[in-house]
Amino acid sequence: MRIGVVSDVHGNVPALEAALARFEHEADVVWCAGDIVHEYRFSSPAVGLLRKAGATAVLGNHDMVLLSPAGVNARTAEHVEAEELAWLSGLGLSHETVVDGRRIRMVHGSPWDPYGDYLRAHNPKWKEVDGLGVDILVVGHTHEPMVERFGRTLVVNPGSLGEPRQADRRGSYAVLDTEAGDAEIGYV
Ligand SMILES: [Mn+2]
Repeated sequence: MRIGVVSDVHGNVPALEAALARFEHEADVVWCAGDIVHEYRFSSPAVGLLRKAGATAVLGNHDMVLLSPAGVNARTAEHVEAEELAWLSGLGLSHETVVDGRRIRMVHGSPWDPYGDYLRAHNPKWKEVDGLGVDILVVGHTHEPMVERFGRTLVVNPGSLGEPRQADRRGSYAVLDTEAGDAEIGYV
């Protein structure tokens, strides 16, 4: 199966639309590793696009701010579609499944407590990733695309659609091929 992975959309609807258009040809299902919204700015269109795409998603730190007591004004604003807010509220912090015999976990930030660390490619923490007992770990949060194998674990970070921080500043996504056990980064 080909999993089209996006993350850190931060309400960027045109970039999300472009990635989803690619996935119509490049992927079988859609996953999102969190930060669909941007702090107190709920985006019904961004959430709606993912919901209608049947996406499997986890919450990011920005989504959690919006869903927290501090986000009450943002949640009750006029432009907020109840259906989209309910979908976002129903997401968990972690998703784990087995596809084509490979165990895959998706979280937004770090798989380790306190879960908010920014784990870029050179972080020594990745030496411990085999201890998670998964074959593939999908993360977001750093806004930097990364496909790296640490030990026997493949780590896939699609980068950010809404606020890219790598040198060329294009929004990025990943396509994870679960049969091959590999992933490629694409740009919109
Ligand atoms: Mn983010």
